[in-house]
Amino acid sequence: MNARLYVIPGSHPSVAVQLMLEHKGIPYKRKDLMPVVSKGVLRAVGFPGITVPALKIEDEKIQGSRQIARTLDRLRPEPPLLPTDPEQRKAVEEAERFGDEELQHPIRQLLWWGFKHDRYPMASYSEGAKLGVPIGLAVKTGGPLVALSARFNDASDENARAALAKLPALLDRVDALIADGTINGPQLNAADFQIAPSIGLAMTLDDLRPLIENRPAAELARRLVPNYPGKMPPVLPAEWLDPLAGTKRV
Ligand SMILES: N[C@@H](CCC(=O)N[C@@H](CS)C(=O)NCC(=O)O)C(=O)O
Repeated sequence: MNARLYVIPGSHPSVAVQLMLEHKGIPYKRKDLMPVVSKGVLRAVGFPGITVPALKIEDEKIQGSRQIARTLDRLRPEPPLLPTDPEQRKAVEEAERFGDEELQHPIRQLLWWGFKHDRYPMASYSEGAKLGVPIGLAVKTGGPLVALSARFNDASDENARAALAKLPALLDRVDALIADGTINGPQLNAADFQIAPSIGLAMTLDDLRPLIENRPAAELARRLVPNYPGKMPPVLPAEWLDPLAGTKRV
């Protein structure tokens, strides 16, 4: 099978699709793109949308981590990403939807808010990536690119603060999905691959890790993405973080 995956280094849905391809045993070539520049490249190679993950497989071009999961199950049914039992499938699809539509974006907004205030940690998220330019130079000259990406992701102060306030409830939901066996079971599924990278990415932020590390959600991330690249030193304002202190699990 001929597969090429377009990613932005550090992108959590891109990591999700990498995990799915590995789970299926489908070899693939990875093309690393810089944020913003990625949009033009994806259009130039014929994708209809402007976001990663974008997968060219056989003669199909698919974007969106959930759409890609379904395409992979169609092209290579075993091992399945979605269970065949209707009840289980419904639960996994709902967990996957939650991961995509509710969990991904607040974490993305917090990351871009962080880069807006200190872009030098960006280099650590590109460890091992082949961007075609030295990463140090890309980061040094990357102010306008960070500003554009932060705007594209609506990472304003107001939205980042709201994203942070939502985090404990989102983590509770992940813990509940683990407790009821929808995810982190013996057989990994599309929801595991969707959710674990978001938790893994959140844990690269020094400000967020203490809120996560003692939760079952962290065990899922450590199982699936033990070496998530990147490290963001503390950057979020104390007055945003203080109200969350009581939500830490000890
Ligand atoms: N929910 C979509 C998210 C796609 C998305 O927003 N991807 C981001 C990277 S995580 C992107 O391509 N951003 C473009 C940019 O930052 O320039 C999915 O799961 O595929």
